[in-house]
Amino acid sequence: MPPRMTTLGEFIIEKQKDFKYSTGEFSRLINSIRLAAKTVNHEVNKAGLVDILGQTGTSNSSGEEQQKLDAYANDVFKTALTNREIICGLASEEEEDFVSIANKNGDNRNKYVVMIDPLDGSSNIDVNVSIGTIFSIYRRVTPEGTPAQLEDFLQKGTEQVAAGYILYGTSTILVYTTGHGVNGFTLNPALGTFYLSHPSIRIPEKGSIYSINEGNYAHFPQAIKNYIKYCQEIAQDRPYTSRYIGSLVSDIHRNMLKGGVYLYPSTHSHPSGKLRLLYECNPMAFITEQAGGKASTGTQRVLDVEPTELHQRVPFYCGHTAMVEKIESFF
Ligand code: P6P
Repeated sequence: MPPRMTTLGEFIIEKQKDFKYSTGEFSRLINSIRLAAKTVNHEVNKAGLVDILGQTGTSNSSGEEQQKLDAYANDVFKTALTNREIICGLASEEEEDFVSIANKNGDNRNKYVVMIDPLDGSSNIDVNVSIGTIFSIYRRVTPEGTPAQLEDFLQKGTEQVAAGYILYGTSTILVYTTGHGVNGFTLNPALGTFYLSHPSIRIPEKGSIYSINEGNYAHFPQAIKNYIKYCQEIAQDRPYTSRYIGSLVSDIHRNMLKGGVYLYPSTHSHPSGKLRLLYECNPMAFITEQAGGKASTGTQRVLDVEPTELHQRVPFYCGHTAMVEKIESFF
């Protein structure tokens, strides 16, 4: 008899006490994300076969060329979240401004806002490298029944009620936290069901991987140049292994399972760092801390950063606690 596998739906019901607000609402939130993930996964897996690759000829809020799948994934998640009538607002890497969402009867009684990077690492689509979706969920702070406001989105990362990512890789895995640990669910594509495959993920005691685009070395802060040299020194626990996929979700997921740190410092082209605080750094920081790790801007805990704008960028060092603390010691 094969071992009994817990489905994502069963897990949410089993753990519903962990979600400090209404269990039904959270179930609807995660179920809409689950549906969208399966839809996007289907398109990602056949991207090489149909003319969905390549540029849309448009660009997103950060001026980055939008791949057709970027725009498609954004529409899929926005539609799924809107149709379940569970959120009052959405902010996305693919949308210049946030979107206030009213229910079919025109009211804004929904209590949550979602921030999302619908398809991160999309420059890798054409070369068959893994890509991911990253999401972050907050309670609204403006009065129920009114349209969502910018302040509903400019909340510190510590206020997240849930965060997660979907990695469209050799298999498709959905990883999320509600503040009670991190769990991973792998999709069985034949059944369209996510099964609990990575219960209670914890970053290993020993960290030995560093992930950074060393092509930007010339423009790194001296502290990061010094840290890279530290990683490469021959010592009891070094040299470390360098691994960089160039897809945040893939690099973070591997480092969380194997023990490592991801670094995206300020560079010449991105003086405040490249990664966006609200829908990349904060959700990944929440997940990493819940797995026993740490996430820093080099001088501050990422989750404590007071956001000032929707697409704000920060330098980002995330992963094994001792490795992140070593980076901080160089600043
Ligand atoms: P670079 C992808 O565009 C992304 O946002 C992350 O997924 C990835 O880690 C990073 O940028 C890669 O940036 O400058 O090294 O190509």
